[in-house]
Amino acid sequence: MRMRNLVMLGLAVITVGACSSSATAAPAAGKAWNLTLIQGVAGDPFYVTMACGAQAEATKEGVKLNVTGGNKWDATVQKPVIDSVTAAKPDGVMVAPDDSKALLTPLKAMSDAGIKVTFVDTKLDDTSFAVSSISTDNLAGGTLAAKTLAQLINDKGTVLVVNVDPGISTTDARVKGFTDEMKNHPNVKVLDVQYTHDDPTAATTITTSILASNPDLAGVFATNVQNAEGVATGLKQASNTTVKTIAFDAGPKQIEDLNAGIVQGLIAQDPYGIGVAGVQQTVLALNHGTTTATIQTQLAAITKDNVNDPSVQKYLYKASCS
Ligand code: T6T
Repeated sequence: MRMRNLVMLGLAVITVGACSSSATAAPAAGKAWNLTLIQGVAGDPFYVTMACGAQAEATKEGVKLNVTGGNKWDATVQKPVIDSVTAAKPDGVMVAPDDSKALLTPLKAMSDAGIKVTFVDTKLDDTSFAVSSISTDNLAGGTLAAKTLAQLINDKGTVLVVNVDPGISTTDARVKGFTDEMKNHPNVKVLDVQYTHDDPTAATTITTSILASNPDLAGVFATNVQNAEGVATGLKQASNTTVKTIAFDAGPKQIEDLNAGIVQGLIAQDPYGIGVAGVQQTVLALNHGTTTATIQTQLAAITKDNVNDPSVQKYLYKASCS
C-alpha cells in the first residue's frame, strides 16, 4: 500500500491544527528587550529549528535572544538551567518544560521575579501565570498517527508505542490521541507503552526485545525524534521489512529513514513557527499588548511520496540555521 493513501484518510491534507495567531500579531514598538529561549533539550533538531525561528523573529523585532538548554531530557537537569536564567533576569523567557508538574516551582519563581514566561512546545499543567502556550495539536497528531498506522497494517495486528517519559504535555497528548483512536480498531492490539527517557539507544533495545517476544509485531508509533531514530535502528539491525512505523517529527535522520523505506510516515511539526510565535507573544506582553493564551501551530503528514513537495519543506527540521 502506498502512503499516498494517507491523503485518502481525509486527515492528512498536509496540515492539521488551528492556525496560529502569529501571522496577525503586529510587533509593537518597544524596547530592545532581553529574551531567553530554554529548550527542552539542547541539540535536538526540533529545538534547533525552534531557535532558528525565534532568532529570526528577535532580529526582526530588534530584541536580544539567548538560547540555552540542558544536555538531557530530564527535569532535574533543566531545573538549574531555569534557576540560572531567572538569576540573570532577562525580560522574557520562552521555555519548553521537561515535566508538566516538577518544574512548577522554579518557573513560578521566574514569573514572580517579574519575567514574562511563555510556554513553547511543552507546558506545565498550571498555565495560569504564562503569557501564552504555543504548541502543535499533539492530540490530533496522535489520532492521525493511529489512523495512518491502522490503515498501513490493514486494521489488524499488534502495535508498539515507544514514548519518552510520562508527565510530558506533548508526548502524553500524542499517546492519548493514538490509544483513544485505536479503540475504534478492535483488531489492533496496543502493547503497554514503553519509555526510553529520550534515549535512542533505549528505543533500539526496546524494539529489538519486543520484536523477539512478538514476532508478529505489525506496527510501531514512535512519539518523537529520538524514539523514531532508535526504532529505525532496531528494525534495521533485525533486518525487519514488515513492521510499519509512524513517527512524530521530521529530523534529518528521520527523513533519511523515510526515504530508505524503514519508516512509512512522519507527523511533522512546525518548530520554526513555534519559535516565531514565542518571541511575538513574549514581546507583545512586554509592550503591554494583547496576547493569545493558547496557540496551536500546524502539522504535516510527510511520506516518501510528498517529502520533496515545496508545500512540506517548511516542516522539515534543521540541523543548523544556515
Ligand atoms: O517532539 C519534539 C517535541 O515536540 C517534544 O516535546 C519533545 O521531543 C521533540 O523535541 C523531538 O525530539
